[in-house]
Amino acid sequence: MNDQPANPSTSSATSSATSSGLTALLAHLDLSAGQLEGQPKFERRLSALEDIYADKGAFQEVIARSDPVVYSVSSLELGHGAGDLHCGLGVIQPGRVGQEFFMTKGHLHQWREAAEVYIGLSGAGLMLLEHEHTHEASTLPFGANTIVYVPGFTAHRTVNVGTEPLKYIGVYPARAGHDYGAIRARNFAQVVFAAPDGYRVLERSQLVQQSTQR
Ligand code: PAN
Ligand code: ZN
Repeated sequence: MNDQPANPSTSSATSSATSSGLTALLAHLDLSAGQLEGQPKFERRLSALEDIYADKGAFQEVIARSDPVVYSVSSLELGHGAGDLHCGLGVIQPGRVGQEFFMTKGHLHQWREAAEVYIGLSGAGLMLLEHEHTHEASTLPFGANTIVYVPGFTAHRTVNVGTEPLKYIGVYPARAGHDYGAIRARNFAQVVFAAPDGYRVLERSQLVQQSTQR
């Protein structure tokens, strides 16, 4: 059995969480503000998300009117050692660009083995998952009272298909890192569109065929 860390060079790193004392390990969730109290928060506006939307015309229409905050993440990053964990409180606003919903950029972890646990707190959404090597793609319901386990080597994107903010916590290895570039060029294979009864999931390849047949 191999129970050694994958990268021995980081195995002797000291956890800053434990070295700063156990009293510093408590954080309060301010769910209405979408903030882990006292922790940094970043906001992603629509203008930073042009690549992810299929309908470029619809994107231009929305952006001409305003540049709304699509989502925010407030992060708790206490330790940076090989065994440490980080977590982030994500809040995706309800909204659409044409028939597509507000959603995250989506990424693979830089350290590809790194898995993540997503815990849904409120709202109604979906998790798009796509394995980097097998290209297996899956869209799972995700929101209040659900947990999605994102395995390593799996690109993940979160979509708000509801009418209220989708709030969740993601917990991941401190050394996971974010790799946005690998998925940016091809985008996710599955696309979520609004439908009269909620949403429908299409293959992006179908979408391209439909638009070239018109
Ligand atoms: C999450 C994401 C968060 C925002 O904390 O970072 O949902 O999505 P993007 O990073 O794709 O913009 C996470 O998966 N961390 O690893
Ligand atoms: Zn992640």
